[in-house]
Amino acid sequence: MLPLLALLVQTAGHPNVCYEVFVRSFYDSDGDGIGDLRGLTQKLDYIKGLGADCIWLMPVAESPSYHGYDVTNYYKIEPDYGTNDDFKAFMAAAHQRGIKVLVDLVLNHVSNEHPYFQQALRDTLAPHRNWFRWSKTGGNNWHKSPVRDEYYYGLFWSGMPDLNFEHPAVMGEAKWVARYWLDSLGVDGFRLDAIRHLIEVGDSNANTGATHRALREYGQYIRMVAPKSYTIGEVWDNVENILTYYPDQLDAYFAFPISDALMDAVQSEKAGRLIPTVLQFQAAQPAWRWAPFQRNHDQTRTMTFLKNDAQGARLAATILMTLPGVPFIYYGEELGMTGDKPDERLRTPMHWGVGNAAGFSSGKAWEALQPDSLTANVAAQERDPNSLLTLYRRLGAQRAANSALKTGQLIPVETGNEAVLAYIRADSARAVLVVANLGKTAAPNVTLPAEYRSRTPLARTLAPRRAYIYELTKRPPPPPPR
Ligand SMILES: [Ca+2]
Ligand SMILES: [Ca+2]
Repeated sequence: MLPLLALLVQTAGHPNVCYEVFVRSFYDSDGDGIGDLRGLTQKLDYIKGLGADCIWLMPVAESPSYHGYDVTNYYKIEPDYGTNDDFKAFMAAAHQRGIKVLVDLVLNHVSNEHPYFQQALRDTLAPHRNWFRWSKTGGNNWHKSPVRDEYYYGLFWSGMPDLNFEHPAVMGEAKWVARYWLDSLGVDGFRLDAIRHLIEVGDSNANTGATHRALREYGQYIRMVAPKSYTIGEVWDNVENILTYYPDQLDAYFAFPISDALMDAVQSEKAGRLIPTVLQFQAAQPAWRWAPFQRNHDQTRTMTFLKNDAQGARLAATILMTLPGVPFIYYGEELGMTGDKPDERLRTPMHWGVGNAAGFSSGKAWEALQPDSLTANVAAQERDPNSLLTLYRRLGAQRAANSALKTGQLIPVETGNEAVLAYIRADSARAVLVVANLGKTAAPNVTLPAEYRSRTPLARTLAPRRAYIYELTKRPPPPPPR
């Protein structure tokens, strides 16, 4: 294949902007206080309106917990959310709108209520006994069996026994699960939870050689079954360690170090490590293979992290939506929803409008809403041309329509001022300049590199805590010397 054609094939299948949804908290269609798939289906146009062509669903398989990261049946939709047929209807509606869907796939562990684990606990000859790890002596992350004098391994919690991926049947089953979601339920790919912890070797429970080998096998299997699929892994680690998961394991990984540098830059009013960190990823891998974001379901929400600094949230939005990579937005971030630990409070119901439970449900919401639901809601912000939601919609549309923002290289622009962050995004056809004054005082604007010209005049000074986007044209190179 010609290199250019190969590039087109690759980028055509990969998302522009992805939106992370917690189904339990998104929209309740039947008044039981729990968000569900039919509710989510009704809100697809809202998601599309953000410029998103991709949704990451936090786990939707059957689970006893509210969050779903401990699965009891990998082949069944959580009944609180609906049926497998509701899921298929949701998939059809998403595809009709050109939206791809990635589902959270939790391979490291199952629920301690999973029938295989329950049988293995009770019977040392149970057929799935070797799917889990047992010890006579215990130790760190080993949990006492409730039925006999032994321990089982569970990295996160006693309620989540780790699967033993060194047993070939476990890998075989993980492939069947992927195949079921791809072939029978029609998903476009997966977000793989906690995958750096897949296989422990001795005292090491992260980034082991065995984990890399397992992911290589699993990623290749998924690409073989569904060549246009997209897999993105959670490797919550530094740049050096994330880069060890390329080139032939999963398709992409979350760029946690970019997220940290972005939030730090906005909070500390200093560009700091942001551009150097982006350049580390950019130098190593094409942009569709890494994903910047602000926050996810495990982290203090942006608005709370920034201590309700609305200008800061706007800066973070503008920077995220103009970076290379596949930006992920955590539901409600576009409204400036607040939330801090414990985890339930990071995952509260979405604010749609006024009225009962801010329009999330006609019944009693499963979790109390945040106190700002009357102001930080979709209905109020839709009417306001200066709202955060309006800004996100504008940025999403701009990114979707501009090839430079979507796939162009990031070229740093030297500003000589650590409070001013500036970069060009450029491909062969178009170029854009992004300038963000992170500081609380006005600053002089940047000087454009000689080969670029702005379509509209650059502002002379940059207002405090404000970002600017300029469309550029590239000037022709100088003629040869006379
Ligand atoms: Ca419901
Ligand atoms: Ca593990």
